[in-house]
Amino acid sequence: MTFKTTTSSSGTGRTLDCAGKKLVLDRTRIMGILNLTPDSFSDGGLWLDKTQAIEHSLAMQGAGADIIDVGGESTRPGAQDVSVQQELDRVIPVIESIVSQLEIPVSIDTSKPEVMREAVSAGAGMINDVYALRHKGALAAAAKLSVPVCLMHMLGNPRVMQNNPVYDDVGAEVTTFLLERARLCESSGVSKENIVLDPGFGFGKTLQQNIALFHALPELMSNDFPLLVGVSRKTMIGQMTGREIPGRVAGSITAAALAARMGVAIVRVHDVAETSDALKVATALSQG
Ligand code: YH5
Repeated sequence: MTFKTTTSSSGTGRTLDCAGKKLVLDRTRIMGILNLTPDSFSDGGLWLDKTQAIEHSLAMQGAGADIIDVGGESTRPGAQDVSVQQELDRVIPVIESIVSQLEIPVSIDTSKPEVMREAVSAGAGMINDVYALRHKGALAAAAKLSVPVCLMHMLGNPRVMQNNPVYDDVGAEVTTFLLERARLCESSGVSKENIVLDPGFGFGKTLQQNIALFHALPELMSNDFPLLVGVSRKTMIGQMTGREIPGRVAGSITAAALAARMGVAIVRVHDVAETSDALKVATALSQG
């Protein structure tokens, strides 16, 4: 027996054109994380070696990833700044080799305009910026590169963000911030069709604020932009389950499946095979 795996409720029914490779948002799509930071505390910089990084990206594609997110800049609380050259050295050789081997698009997780430019020239088809293009020159770089951009909300910066974050209404404030950034992007030459929004789970939010933000996803989605959500292995999953990073897979998948059920366009995850199964089952059981 086969099940239909499509649902009209995910994203906006839009298609992102990622430098020629299409990401069709007809159902919740899976972004597999390829972390190239030595101090990444979610998977310990396992993919620092170029050959292993390539193998892991191919494995994620085989396991059901729809896009691979390559990052060379750690954004964990208290993380060290990385120089432009260091970040380029980490990500560019890997992007160059995976782009030609993968059928699916690659996104670059960076806030630096120089890295955005080099990564897109190396074949990356999307920009994922946790600073929502607030760094000097980032907005102009993204507009010129004409690839989709993910604008994420973060309160403060990684050094201070978990230092007593305060909101009056976290859902409303995150929504207002993202819509303002989206409007600024549009007026700076980024096409509306290329804008994806992300509430930034864990980026300057307490557990209670993360939960309130999850409840606010429908409000955020009502603005007609596709949503990307990243909760995989994060502290909030640890707080809910009492587990350290290696034990957070089931919790992460549960959150991803619920986000998918609410209609988010893209989930950013470490555990692609498990998330892919969860979304297939959730979709099959949600259909009448
Ligand atoms: C995101 O949500 N997150 S990097 C701490 C962890 C595990 C994972 C304590 N880049 C996002 O993944 N880009 C990151 O364990 C992102 N949305 C978008 N668009 C942080 C991360 C992580 C942090």
